[in-house]
Amino acid sequence: MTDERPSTGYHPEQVESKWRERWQQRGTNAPDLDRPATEPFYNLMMFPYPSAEGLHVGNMFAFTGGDVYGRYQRLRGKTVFEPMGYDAFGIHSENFAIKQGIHPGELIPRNIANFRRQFERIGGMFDWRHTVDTTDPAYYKWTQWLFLQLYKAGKAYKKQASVNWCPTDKTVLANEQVEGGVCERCGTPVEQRVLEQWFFRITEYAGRLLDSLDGLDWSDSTRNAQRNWIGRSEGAEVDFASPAGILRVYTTRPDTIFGATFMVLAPEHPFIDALTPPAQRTLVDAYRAEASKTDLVARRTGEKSKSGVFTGGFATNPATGKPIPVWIADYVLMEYGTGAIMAVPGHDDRDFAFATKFGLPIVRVIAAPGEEASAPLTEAHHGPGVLVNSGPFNGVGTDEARAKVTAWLAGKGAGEGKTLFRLHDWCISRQRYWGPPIPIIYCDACGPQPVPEKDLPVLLPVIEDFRPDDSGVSPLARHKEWYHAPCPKCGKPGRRETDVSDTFLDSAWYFLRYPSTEFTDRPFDRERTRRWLPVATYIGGNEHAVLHLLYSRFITMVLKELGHLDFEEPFTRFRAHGMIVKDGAKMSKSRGNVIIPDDYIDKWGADTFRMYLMFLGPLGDGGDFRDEGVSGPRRFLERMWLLVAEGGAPRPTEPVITPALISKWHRAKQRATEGMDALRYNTAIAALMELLNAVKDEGAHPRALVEEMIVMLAPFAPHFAEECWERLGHSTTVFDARWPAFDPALVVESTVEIVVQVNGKVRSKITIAREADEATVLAAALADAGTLKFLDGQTPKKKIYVPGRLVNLVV
Ligand code: ANZ
Ligand code: ZN
Repeated sequence: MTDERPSTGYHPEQVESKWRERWQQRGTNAPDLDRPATEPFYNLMMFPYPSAEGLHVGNMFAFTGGDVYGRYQRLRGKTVFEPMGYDAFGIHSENFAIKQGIHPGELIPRNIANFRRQFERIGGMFDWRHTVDTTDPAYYKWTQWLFLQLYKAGKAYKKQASVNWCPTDKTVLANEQVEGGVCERCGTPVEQRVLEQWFFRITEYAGRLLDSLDGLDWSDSTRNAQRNWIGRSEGAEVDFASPAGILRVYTTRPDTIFGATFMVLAPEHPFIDALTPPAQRTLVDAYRAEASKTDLVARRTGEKSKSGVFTGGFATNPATGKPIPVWIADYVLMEYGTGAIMAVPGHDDRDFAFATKFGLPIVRVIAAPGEEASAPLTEAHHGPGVLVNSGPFNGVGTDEARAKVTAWLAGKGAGEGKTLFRLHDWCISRQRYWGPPIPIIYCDACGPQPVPEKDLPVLLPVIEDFRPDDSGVSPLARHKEWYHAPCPKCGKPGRRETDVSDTFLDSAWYFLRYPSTEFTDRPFDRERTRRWLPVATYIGGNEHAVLHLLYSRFITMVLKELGHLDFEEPFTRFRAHGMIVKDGAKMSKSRGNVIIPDDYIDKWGADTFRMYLMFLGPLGDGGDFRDEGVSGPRRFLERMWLLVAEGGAPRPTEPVITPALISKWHRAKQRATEGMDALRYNTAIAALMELLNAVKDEGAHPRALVEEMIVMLAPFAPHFAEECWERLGHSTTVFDARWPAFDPALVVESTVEIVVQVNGKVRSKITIAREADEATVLAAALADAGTLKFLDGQTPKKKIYVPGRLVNLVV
């Protein structure tokens, strides 16, 4: 300790190691998961991937925030289950191992040990009897089991798919792992490849995943992110006759069909060959070859400039009966809708840009009120209005026209209403090493066969050449002794699936495993699950708002449907924590501005450090990490330490304190309670600090007040609070105490101070009961010695009273 301050006798290193040991010996943090008659509270935090040397300050902020909440719920009388584990499979961990040149099987356990040490050092209330490590065969056996359940239910399937391929990481990336056309992890531009991949049918659940969001107690930003990701759109499919057959398009704007002056097909559309006359062939083929190389993400976001080519073919607009040219362009995606669109340049921006570039006709079919049907368009017109140049629908409002045109087309057999989702099926295949092998065996005679459940886990073999290469084949395929396995059905030689599953599958069910880790014959025990799930509160990063939270909801829905669970929403309440900022940037490994908390904890103690982090700002907002701030909470703890030392000695009688302090005490309890409930811990801490100042001003403190302060401090400074609690004469953990209640009547100050003026000049002040009526106040003012001096024996002619504030006596 470099500080020059005189010691108060508070030595955090001693206090903290003492209580860490005690907690472990006494099982303080390991609740009896089967104990009936108490209210269970499953306090979950997103588990980390142990890919680096340790947890940084940003991670500590999040975990401490979750831990404070769990401890608070325990003080509210709940039986709190707060587990922690490691999301240790996957590309993050594997890449880190490759970078370090160490086999992940060797490196990851080392990292885990370090993470565990840090979690203990910071004083988390984690129940270490129930931890998970997704790379443990005892865990991934059940990840494989989960795959088999989906497979058997027809919810897992294999298909050829154009996928995002990162040439640096040499792996397929989910759409979610591509940001602005580059790999989220390494920044390399993503390429497209066609591979056979395993998918889960999450799209079957799109509507339910969307609708159930309304009933969840989640932050709005998180729910909205999921809504946008699932992306429901209501529209119609419409048929355009062409020489190659019926060309079906998807549109959200059937009301604009009279303005469809051309069509555009995705370059991969199957009709193109039949539509293209020989003269156009070379141009069309060249364009398609080029398009197959461009990055799907840029195409999806439409960021690149419009390019395209005319096929030479025509189709008939079913509304106007007129032939319109059919083009191909890469802004139309094969994966969405039907892979073909009717282009309405008058009312769609992309179509407008395209028509302008290639000289295609632009027709107005919507006019704003008062606007002429013939008014020229200098840009696409989006807004509502009435239909024009639209035959029988002229004059109909756009909203009404959507349904009317759809019905009219349906009547002609040329279309039908259709709801689409943006969501894609979940690609769970990874051509990598560090994951659970997908439990399938291919047999030439029987086709793909699931590995029988009794043969699980399919162990990931320890191989030295685990690095991926360019072949698109998993490193596992290079290991013949593992690769060849008999067909589970006919026993003839077969081959194992060499893809491993996505890390997001590991984390889509880990919360089900925690309460049941001691069961080796089932992934989760019915009774345990019934008691502990769904999760009461889940705290985690908003970067997982879409993927992890959506996949977990999907898996839970499927398991419910298959009869394994009784609920279908896993997380009753979700709150996103904010980020810690350092030197103006979010603290993250990728930015290289991370701070490892160990030194701070060594210097200041875990309790001070926890308080400092929680004092930075509301948990949902995060805060700015500055070194100087740490001494404040430490000083506060030192002063509390002294207060306990003074108040701890037995006293014959408790001191009497002023009504003012009593109301400050209750107000502090109220503010602390509200702060805890709203995860605005900074206000709870501030309330305690102010209360301590008030106690000091008063110069007296009843023991009950000191004890309540310690209880309220306990979630933030658990070791400190335990030590004080013991010094105050208690033999059980402070976490068996109850969070103090406040009396709403006492929160309001019981007395008020009233200014007394004589002839408009302030002459005195009186203190009087808040509920005193006018007569009582005036009588008190007239009896006040300070006032009497200025009245000089005269009787006031006028007495003015401003309730609760002032009395003016006019003489
Ligand atoms: C005609 C039209 C007129 C359209 C108009 C829009 C505005 P969301 O809302 O995202 O579902 N579209 C359909 N399939 C497409 C594909 N595979 N690739 C690219 N674009 C596609 O978007 C649906 C709209 O996007 C559809 O409605 C279609 O253009 C286009 F004034 O049809 B619209
Ligand atoms: Zn077979």
